[in-house]
Amino acid sequence: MSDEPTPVVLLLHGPNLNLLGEREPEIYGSATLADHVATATEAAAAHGLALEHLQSNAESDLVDAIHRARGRCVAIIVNPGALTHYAWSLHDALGAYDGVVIELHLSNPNGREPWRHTSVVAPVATGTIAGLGGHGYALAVEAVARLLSTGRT
Ligand code: CA2
Repeated sequence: MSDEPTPVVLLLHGPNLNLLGEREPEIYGSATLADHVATATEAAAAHGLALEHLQSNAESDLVDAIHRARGRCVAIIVNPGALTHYAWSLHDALGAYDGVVIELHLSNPNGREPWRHTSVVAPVATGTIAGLGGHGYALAVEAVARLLSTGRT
């Protein structure tokens, strides 16, 4: 057994994503937020990673969580919800974070309304996964594991 602590990945969800499974299944699918967190937790464990999760409808909670992750979490997987498109505070907080950042969306914002085509998070993300529904969670964790194993952030 290794004495090394299990690396921690922080999964963040922004506004309204607590409603997943209740409305708009044609866009976001029928799985609940808890289902997606379970998928990500299982995928993380399979890669020897621990997963912490926070969903908040308040921008400041997400900024605070990103600050607390500094020096503590190896990666952040974030679906900022509509904050994706205008929350420069998230851009700045993620820019000051030194681990892997994966931006994750259930839908493909680039195929939707023009206001969704801008992401203020993308410039400070290591990479983005979008449009693959719930499968994106396992892919995001796999991307983190690969990036960590190759030493890329
Ligand atoms: O596709 C995604 O994951 C989004 O981040 C979801 C956001 C949207 O503003 C982004 O453009 C793309 C919306 C989250 C709202 O989620 C709801 C879930 C169920 C019912 C109503 C809203």
